[in-house]
Amino acid sequence: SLLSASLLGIDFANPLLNASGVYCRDVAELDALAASAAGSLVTKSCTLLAREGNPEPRYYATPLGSINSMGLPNAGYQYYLAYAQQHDYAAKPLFLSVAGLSLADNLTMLAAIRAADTPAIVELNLSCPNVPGKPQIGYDFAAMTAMLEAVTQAYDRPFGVKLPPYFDIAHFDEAAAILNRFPQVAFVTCINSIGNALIIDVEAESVVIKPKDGFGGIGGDYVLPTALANVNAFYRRCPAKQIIGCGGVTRGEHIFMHLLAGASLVQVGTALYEEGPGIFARLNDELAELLTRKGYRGIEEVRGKLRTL
Ligand code: RRO
Repeated sequence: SLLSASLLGIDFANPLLNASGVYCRDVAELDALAASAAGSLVTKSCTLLAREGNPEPRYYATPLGSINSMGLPNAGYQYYLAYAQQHDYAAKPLFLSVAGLSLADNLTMLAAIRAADTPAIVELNLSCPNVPGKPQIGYDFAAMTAMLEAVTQAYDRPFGVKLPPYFDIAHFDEAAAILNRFPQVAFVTCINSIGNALIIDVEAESVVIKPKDGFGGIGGDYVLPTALANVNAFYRRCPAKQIIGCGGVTRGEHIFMHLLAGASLVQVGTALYEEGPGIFARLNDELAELLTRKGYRGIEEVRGKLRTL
């Protein structure tokens, strides 16, 4: 039907899901996403052991978006794997986001996930900007290559990677060439937050979050053009992979833009944090109305159809 979507040969009622990290840290939040109008859901990026994360305040919203330095607070991978083992996959697909603090930790988690043999789809987070002393792997092409070499040898199912935003054509070229060496990397999620930005409160003459002297990852309206460029850059360069768009979605027309740029699914972060899971019904309605007004009968008629001048 009109909003039906597909990734890795799996059917989705619609292209929408949460961005990992938002509304997905515990069973209550995950159940609310499962019960929402979202077509699928993804768990909070997990580590081997549970983490408290960075000190609060660690998230702050402005009229144009958000800044966060959560620091990977999560219940540990076994908690999310247990959730994956009881999830109703007939209702909607589930993604498991994995963000080990080392290559060895990722291999340990992926071995356990593989052994559990659930239908959950892995999204390997190569782009957390907020753990002090842990640089984003996606910005270190040698480390990214080594990670994918090891992970693809130890884990034998298709999976995806969550990338940081890139800002240079040479970096799009190099990142895509690395990913294209690994057919098992079946999808690419663009983008994680724009890392290590700074929001300043003029009246207080202060930063707005406590960790890292106020530095954090940006989401929301601020990041939409960067997200669209990254979606389209990887869509053009990785013809054998699918793209999940993430960044700057607050209305149906933003989903349409991500689809035009090449996205197969679209994630919602800051706007979900601000509006709650009811946002998915609104966004689906807005997207359906836009598609109908333009005479489209399905989102596959839109995907990648961006015109150039
Ligand atoms: O937990 C976080 O601070 C966090 C993560 Br793991 C990430 O991938 N992206 C982000 O904006 N925050």
